[in-house]
Amino acid sequence: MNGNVSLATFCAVVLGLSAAGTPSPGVLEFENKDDWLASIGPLVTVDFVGFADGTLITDQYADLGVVFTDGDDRVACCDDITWPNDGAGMDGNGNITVVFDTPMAYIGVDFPGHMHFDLYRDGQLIYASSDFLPGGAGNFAGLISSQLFDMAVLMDVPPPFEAEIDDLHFGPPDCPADLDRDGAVGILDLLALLTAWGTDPGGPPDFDNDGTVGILDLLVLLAAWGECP
Ligand SMILES: [Ca+2]
Ligand SMILES: [Ca+2]
Ligand SMILES: [Ca+2]
Ligand SMILES: [Ca+2]
Repeated sequence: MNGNVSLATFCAVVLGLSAAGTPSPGVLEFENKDDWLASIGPLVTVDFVGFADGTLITDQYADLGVVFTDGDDRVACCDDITWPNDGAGMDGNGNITVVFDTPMAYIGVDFPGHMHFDLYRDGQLIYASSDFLPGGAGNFAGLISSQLFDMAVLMDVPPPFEAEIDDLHFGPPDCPADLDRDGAVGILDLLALLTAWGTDPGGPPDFDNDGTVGILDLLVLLAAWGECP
């Protein structure tokens, strides 16, 4: 913010822009894994290596911040499917539902067939992806979402095919104060924070995770002002 701008002027700008609305969330879709990897921050990968064929996977990866809540997702390691990454993957027995400890910005899977994602936040559907087809650039599907999600449902398309994945990748925002993910922390991000003031969004812009958007979160945003690293 320009130091010459008075607080009154600044507040008027904020109120005016608030009336115009905050930016709508956007999701970028990738079929090329290298392009996706080049656009994101650090990742967590669930590879399903180390479990016997047929093992039901529920919370075995809880230490990585994700649980599989369907209760019917089985490791498929050794039989009819060849998993190019590491020899082990998951047969979703239909859909695969993953719930994250903390809101995420990135999700991607290596998969042998069709794939479609529904992303949720606080139980509300926030994005339904395109249908990714097999044979595209490396049988990969990756998303980058400006609105963070805490649950994803992975499904094969069209039904009743079963979702099967080699590896699952996910990650939190690498520049969390860049709420609209335009590559910099700026006025629209500040507006989004002010709009969420006093609420518990369950993630950014409650950067310090104390359950409310307040002055400490504002200071975090201001400290990150400018281009993302
Ligand atoms: Ca794997
Ligand atoms: Ca399932
Ligand atoms: Ca921004
Ligand atoms: Ca806070």
